[in-house]
Amino acid sequence: PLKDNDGELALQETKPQLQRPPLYKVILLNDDFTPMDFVVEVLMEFFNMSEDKATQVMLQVHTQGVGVCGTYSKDVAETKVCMVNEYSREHHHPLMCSMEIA
Ligand code: NFA
Repeated sequence: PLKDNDGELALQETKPQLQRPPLYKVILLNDDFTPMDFVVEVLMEFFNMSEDKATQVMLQVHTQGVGVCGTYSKDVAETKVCMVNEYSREHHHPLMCSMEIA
């Protein structure tokens, strides 16, 4: 903000900053039981990844413990987390999907 000659904030000269909505990373967590093929299938179906990309992300999660599936608005991230966790439970796998501020 610019100061004018008596030190007051020159409010009329400050551009209004349009706030960008916060983004969220959707993440997958490793576990010892979910089959690798199932994780690859989830990444392809819910995050529109190619088989090669999905395999890379699955191996990142498997070796590092966590990996990023994508970055989304809060609403979209929440929906993806719920859909993936419901799908995993339906298939009796413990795979965990979560989200964090980007
Ligand atoms: N660690 C799992 C296994 O060895 C594979 C896995 C990868 C699970 C990524 C969860 C996420 N079968």
